[in-house]
Amino acid sequence: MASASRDAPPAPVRRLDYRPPAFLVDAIDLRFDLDPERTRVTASFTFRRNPATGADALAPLVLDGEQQHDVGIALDGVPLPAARYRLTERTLVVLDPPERGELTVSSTIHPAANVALEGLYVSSGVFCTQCEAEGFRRITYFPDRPDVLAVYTVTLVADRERYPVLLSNGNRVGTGDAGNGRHFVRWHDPFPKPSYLFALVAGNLAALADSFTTASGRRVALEIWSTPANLDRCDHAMRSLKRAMRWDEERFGREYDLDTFMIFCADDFNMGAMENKGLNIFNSRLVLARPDTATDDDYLAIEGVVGHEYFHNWSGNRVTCRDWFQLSLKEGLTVFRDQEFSSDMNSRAVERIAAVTFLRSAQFAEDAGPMAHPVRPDEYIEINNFYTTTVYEKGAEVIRMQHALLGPERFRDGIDLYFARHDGEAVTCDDFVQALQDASGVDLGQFRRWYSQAGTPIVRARGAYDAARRTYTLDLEQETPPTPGQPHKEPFHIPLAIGLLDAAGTDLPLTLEGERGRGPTTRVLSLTERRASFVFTGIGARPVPSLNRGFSAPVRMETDCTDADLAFLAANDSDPVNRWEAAQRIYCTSVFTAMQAAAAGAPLPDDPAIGALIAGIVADERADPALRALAITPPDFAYLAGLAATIDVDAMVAAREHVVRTVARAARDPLLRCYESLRVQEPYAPTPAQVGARLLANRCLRYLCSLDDPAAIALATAQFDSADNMTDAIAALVAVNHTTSPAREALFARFESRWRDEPLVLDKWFALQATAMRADTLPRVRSLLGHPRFNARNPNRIRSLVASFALANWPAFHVSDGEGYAFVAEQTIALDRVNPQVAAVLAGAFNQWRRHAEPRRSLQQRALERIGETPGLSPDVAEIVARNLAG
Ligand code: 7MF
Ligand code: ZN
Repeated sequence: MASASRDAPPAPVRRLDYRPPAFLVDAIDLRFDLDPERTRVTASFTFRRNPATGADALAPLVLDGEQQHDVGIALDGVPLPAARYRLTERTLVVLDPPERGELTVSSTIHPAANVALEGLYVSSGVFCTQCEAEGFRRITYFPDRPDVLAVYTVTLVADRERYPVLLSNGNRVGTGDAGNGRHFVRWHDPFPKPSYLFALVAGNLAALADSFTTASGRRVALEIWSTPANLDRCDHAMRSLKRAMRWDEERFGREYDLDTFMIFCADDFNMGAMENKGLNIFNSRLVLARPDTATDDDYLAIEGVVGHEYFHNWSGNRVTCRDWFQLSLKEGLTVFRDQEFSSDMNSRAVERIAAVTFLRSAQFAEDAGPMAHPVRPDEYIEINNFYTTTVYEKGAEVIRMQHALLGPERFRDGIDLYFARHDGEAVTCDDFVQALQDASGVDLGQFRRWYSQAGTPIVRARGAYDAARRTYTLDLEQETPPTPGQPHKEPFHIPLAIGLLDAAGTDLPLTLEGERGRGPTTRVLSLTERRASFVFTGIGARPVPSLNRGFSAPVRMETDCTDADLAFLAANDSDPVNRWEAAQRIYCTSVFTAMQAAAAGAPLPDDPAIGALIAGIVADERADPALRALAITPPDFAYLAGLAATIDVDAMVAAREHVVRTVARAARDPLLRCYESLRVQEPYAPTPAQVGARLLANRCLRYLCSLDDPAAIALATAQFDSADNMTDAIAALVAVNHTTSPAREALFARFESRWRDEPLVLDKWFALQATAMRADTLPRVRSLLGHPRFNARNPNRIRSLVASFALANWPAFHVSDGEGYAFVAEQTIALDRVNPQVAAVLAGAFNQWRRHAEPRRSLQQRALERIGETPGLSPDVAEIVARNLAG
């Protein structure tokens, strides 16, 4: 369904071109006559010229609109003559508009044909919407920009039998009969909101209902809506919601503001979830959970995402973005808030390590490729391509650094001022920083570069101990590599948390030269220049430095630490993140040594140090199992590739595999003992203790199975047979997934026959096969495209089978004959005609092509060119390809 608009790709939108809207809209009345084939939408809204735009006093009234038919338009109740307006492919322009008036626009849309899942569409027979960022313009003509905030009244009219439940934002203010077997429900949302927060849901649904009493004593009705068969899987999401509501009151003083809070779970959804005011819409995979269908990771993700969307009610909805360049204003802040929530609900160290792992694998790679952009981008062609890990995860790091610089109390004062000052407004990242600065008195002037400069800074550290003066001098240097459009970088304000350990592993008090008394044992240094030295006094012997504790700044550290220092830190650092980091660095060293041998065609060395390290961690029964599990997890390919000058996939895959097997051989007995001692006996619950025990046991099982040892495979089979929960069942499949054992085929077949009618469970089965590091993976994936339960229009199916192959299976995607690339190019092109947003994610699999060694570099370039030559490409995919091939 290539439309005319696809052949003329839109020009880039630039941040500095922002102009306030010429007209404001105070209120809008929307009526939907719902029908899958032809839905009639009537919008009446009151507009008035924006007093804040002097220069644009003669500007016409411009409304955005796409893919609508039979458009009718009236001004103040009178049909508008054709000479008074212009209807183009993307806009409706009212010429010579009055200073104020009421405009009524009617149009017809076709929800059942909407396979892009943007705007109003049908999912499993249920109408639902996705408007962020620019989907509302596919529903009606309107100024579809986040700085136009209006009060919405919505009337939904539909067949009573097929669509008994009719939901929209705000409070239900009326219901009744509409004749011809139809009924209506009217909703009113008293809080002015931008169009991207509009939502409607209509279908045959059931609700899990509960309630929450706010700190000020108001009772809020809570409802999770799903198809009736899924009601028994909604209670974890409901518990998570109540925890999130309480937490936001306690930690941020933020109370919920409407009488009802609803969640709808959709089977077909492009993203994870959406924070529409009072009516969040979720991808069903992030709501539905039962012990036998969802893993520990699913449970934790659901809690985090329910929190994330709920927290947007303040950070995003009450205070929203002026324009889409400010996206991180709401997303970075809300990710920071959901990370803090998960840290308070579970283990802070585990959450932090998970966040750091993801940031370094995904965001550091983005920063090193053609899509590198600042947290506040300067230009885009398709905004949907900028819901990135830079905007989200690096954005959250930027908030976290300000938290570190201000301290928790002043940070809270700053957030309070931000919400008080800007409630009901659409603002910028600068407005946010200004509120923190005004409330705290801390100068954040230089800090603002984190919003404007792309790239991952490198911080080099050198330590020197002076026994005579009893001082330790830390020399720090920062450098940020060039990124597209930004060849030269100014220094950042980097908050670097550090500690110094004495020979017994004890933290030393940190007193800087010129200070009196004893300092604290962890302190945050502000590195603001390209180079700076910090001199610590009263140090009795050469200390071991623990740098960037808690990963206080999103930088790459280069230190002069010896292997002995790292082993010491892995065993002794009081900061759990740096204990983990030290073990990871030892792991990386081992892999890189093997990689050099592999690249030179030499035999791969067996490193005794890594085996001893892992054996020691596994056997240390006093330490937290979850942290031990993370410490023994091998670094992933994306992270390893980021450390390499050029990526040699063959050497990297061989080296990592070799080190994993070295560990499995050297630590076999402790791994087995650990596995056997950790079996959870109690009934399943996703508690931190159980989750940690399962995680460590299952990591051990994976090592044991990496040697293709029949005894280990038998352990996995036994675990699969006896598992009463999805975590252990999936872990057994993961453990045998890369092996050539016949037991693998048997287990996968049994899993399929047990779960073939549960799409979300079968997704795990698709994803495991797509990520198998086996020679036959690509033909398997191709044949699974024809599996009766695969559906090439459902984003979850595509993600589990095609995207996980492209983005998470390095050996198979990068197979040296280029077949993996050809497959992903072909899938991207096919999917682009259906769902450009998800197609653009697939195209992103090639983002690192320039960093690869030949022949993969040219083969990927060729695949990108092939995609780029396709006629009628969406702007989404076209932008990814263009950025990759530029320069
Ligand atoms: C947790 O940000 C972290 C990130 C946009 C859609 C959800 O609330 C959202 C929406 C995308 C990518 C990631 C997330 C979301 C979206 C997300 C969800 C949960 N405003 Br695209
Ligand atoms: Zn969000």
